[in-house]
Amino acid sequence: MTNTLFDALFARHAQNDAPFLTLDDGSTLSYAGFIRRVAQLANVIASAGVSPGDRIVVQAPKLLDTIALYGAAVQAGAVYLPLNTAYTQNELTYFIEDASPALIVCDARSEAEIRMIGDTPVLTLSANESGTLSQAADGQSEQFETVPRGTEDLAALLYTSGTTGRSKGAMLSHKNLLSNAQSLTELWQITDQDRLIHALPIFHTHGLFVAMNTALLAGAQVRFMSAFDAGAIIEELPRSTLLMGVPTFYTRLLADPRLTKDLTANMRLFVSGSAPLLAETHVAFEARTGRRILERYGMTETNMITSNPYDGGRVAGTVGFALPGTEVLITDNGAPVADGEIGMIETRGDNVFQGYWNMPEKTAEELRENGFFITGDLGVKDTEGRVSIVGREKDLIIAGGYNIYPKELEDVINDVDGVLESAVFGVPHPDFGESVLAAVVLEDPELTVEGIAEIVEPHLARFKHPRRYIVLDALPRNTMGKVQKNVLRAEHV
Ligand code: MCA
Ligand code: AMP
Repeated sequence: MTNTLFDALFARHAQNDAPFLTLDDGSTLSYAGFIRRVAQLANVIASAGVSPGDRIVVQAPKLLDTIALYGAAVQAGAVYLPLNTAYTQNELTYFIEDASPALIVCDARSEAEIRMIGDTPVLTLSANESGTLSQAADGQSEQFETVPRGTEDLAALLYTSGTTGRSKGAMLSHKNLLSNAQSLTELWQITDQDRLIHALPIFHTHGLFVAMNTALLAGAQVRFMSAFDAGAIIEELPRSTLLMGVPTFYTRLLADPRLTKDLTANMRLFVSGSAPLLAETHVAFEARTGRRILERYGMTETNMITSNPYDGGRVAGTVGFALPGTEVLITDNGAPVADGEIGMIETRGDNVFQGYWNMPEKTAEELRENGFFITGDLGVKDTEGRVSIVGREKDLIIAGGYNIYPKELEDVINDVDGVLESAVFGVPHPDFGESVLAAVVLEDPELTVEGIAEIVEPHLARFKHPRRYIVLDALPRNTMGKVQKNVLRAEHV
């Protein structure tokens, strides 16, 4: 019996004594040791009553056991559902109620809050591998009978915020994840000779799938950093070959004078994604290191869609070509436009998800019957097939690689007594690419922006908080009555 993703990424390493994860304390775990830990955790999950197809919610720090838990969920046939550690109780309530998991794993510090949300069993996973999950795993067998799973079975459920304000759970199958890992590993020529600097969070596609799945597939070594730290990356560069990051990683590395050609001489590849990489960052990075950052483009729903080439021209400001096995169309109302014309980016292939959890209408709106997914990103393709993203039709702010949907914030701000209406928009930010501003129109002139912030902010993860509130007499609107966020952006940069 087979388990598509487990066999390809994990089981193959059962006898592999090569080093896998090197942690912040300098300790290194072999691949075989990792697979034994995965089995111990799979035993814990199964004893906790998790059955094949059940969701496991994980909101935990970036630890060895957190990434091993991903493997354990796959081995036990469960659906892994990681959540941003910044989410508040209010945000968690929605995810937990929507996904109805069979088990929640969280930091002991949030255990009490999470237990208040419902009666799902909870295990804890906290710093230094402490907590009830790790303790329970320590006493378990290092063997676990892998639960059979096929290509179409779900392996993960990743929530992505929606333009309507409600987050949508993207259902990702074993085939979705494996096919993308295979394409990227081949295209970027990742092998067991590579050493990846992993400084991304592991609750999103970029850090969990793009980085970890390719490393696992190739048998590469991973320097697993518990958090982003430019200084620590600088120290690791001479003994590493690969870095994957959001554009903020690269602007922060550029700010360190130690970043030079010599320092990066051993590095084979720098990958950027999740947000637009400014052409000036690309150029400045090449000038300093002699290396051209490889930019690629993807989404939670589709995994990676395009990539600049490994060999050949990596062009600043473009996201490259459709990955092998992945189709990309630029369309106007569903009909392909001519090369060179701007339109909606649509994509089809084994990379494209299975639909939104419990949201058949949303799925039907964004995933066409012919298999093409409507990304909401606007792009243009040149005659060679090279794609550039020129904007977004969806109202979305990307700060430091995190997506923030204005509608979600506007709903919370509009609920404040004394606020008539609001418009949340993004403005350029030197570190995060974009940052969040909120324009508010007041009903109650006594209300202050501090008063609004005090009510709004406990509901929302810190990275979503508006960095500034602006009080206006009225929001600028076009003749159709639509709020003109471009006008707000131009006036409040
Ligand atoms: C931290 N803060 C942020 C962000 N990160 N605010 C807005 N946007 C952010 N991304 C807040 C903190 O709460 C803090 O608030 C203040 O900013 C300064 O924090 P700092 O210590 O500078 O931040 P950091 O901890 O160094 O984090 C910056 C970071 C991090 C390393 C860029 O945001 C990060 O790891 N981003 C990667 C996100 C990612 O993996 N995205 C992939 C999504 P205060 O001090 O005021 O309390 S997957 C995806 O998009 C698709 C599929 C794809 O194509 O990959
Ligand atoms: P998420 O919803 O978190 O999966 O974020 C996906 C979105 O991030 C895409 O729809 C794009 O708008 C954006 N994105 C990802 N990679 C890039 C990139 N290289 N350049 C510009 N935008 C990107």
